[in-house]
Amino acid sequence: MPLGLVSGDPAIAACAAGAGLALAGGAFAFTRVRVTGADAPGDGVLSVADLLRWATQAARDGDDEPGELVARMSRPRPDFAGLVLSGTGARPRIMGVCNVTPDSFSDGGDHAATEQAVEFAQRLFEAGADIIDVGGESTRPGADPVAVEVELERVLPVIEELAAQGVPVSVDTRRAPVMRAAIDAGVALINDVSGLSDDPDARAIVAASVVPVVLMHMQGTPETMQDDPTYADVVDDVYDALALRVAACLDAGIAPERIAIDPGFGFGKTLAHNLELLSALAQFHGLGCPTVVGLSRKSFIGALTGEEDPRQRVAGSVAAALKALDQGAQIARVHDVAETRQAFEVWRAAL
Ligand code: HH2
Repeated sequence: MPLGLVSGDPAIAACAAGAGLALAGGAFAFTRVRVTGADAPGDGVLSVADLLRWATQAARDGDDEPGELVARMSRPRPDFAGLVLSGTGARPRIMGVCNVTPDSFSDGGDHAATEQAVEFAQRLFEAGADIIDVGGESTRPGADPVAVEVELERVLPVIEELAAQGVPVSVDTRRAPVMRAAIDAGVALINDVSGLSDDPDARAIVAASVVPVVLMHMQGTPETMQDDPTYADVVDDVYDALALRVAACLDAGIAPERIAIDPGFGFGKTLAHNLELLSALAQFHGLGCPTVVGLSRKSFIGALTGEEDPRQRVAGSVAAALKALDQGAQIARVHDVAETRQAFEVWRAAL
């Protein structure tokens, strides 16, 4: 777990002095780490110099993993879905949510018809979204799955129209036939809340394309996920589960630079789980992938603030997204694009 995050001149100075390492090649550097597990030296909290010494010694002893973990944690992220995430031109990226559904938890029915959805997506793009995430199935807690044909009827005309207009689009789906049709229609990204695990054909379809993918973590299924989510340690368990999903995708032939991860806020998580994940988000850079977060309007914001109407959770959503940026998250999936873009610009200027 990276600790002691600094940005700006202190980050540059720490890296130059060997006292800090870049976090995911971004604007932050970490100056200490907490190492857990049986092999952890001392009390587990190490300076960067001690971390590098420990990794070098482990490599001499035949264990390359500590050194590889440090490299994954620190190295710049390549462009993802056409978005620059590290170096010159990098900035926090916004994925605007366009649900073509009658029943999504926060915007269900608002733009369920093709024409409405396309217009809405265009507005999000003009408001500063880098990519539009088009979904045709609600995955809110308790939601019933929809038939593939229905999902296709909802999302495909919207994707085709947006792609024809040159708007970068991702498709939010768990279904291989929807992925295949969306890839043919020109999506720039597949976003799967099951981490390419629900549909046995999904990994092969993504592998056969050049399209990148977001692997989100979910415990259980939308029907049952909030019944009694349980973890030994939510941060380590979600991290390990995502590491398995990344490994499965690499095995299927999906190149590492085509994979991003998302801890899946609200998907089989209690309020305490969501808060723990948000405050330990920097740990997820150890997976070596861009980090995506979907915090927008979620019920944990309602639980914290008493705001029952998801549409009124804009300020809480922006606050949560900024907390994620403070730990190097690269992409935020949000409903309120204009408000988020404004907050991100101020945040970036102040770094
Ligand atoms: N959350 C939702 C849907 N897709 N994808 C990623 N990568 N991360 C998320 O947190 C995430 C997601 C749920 O939000 P929404 O689409 O607004 O609601 P619904 O599932 O009810 O359509």
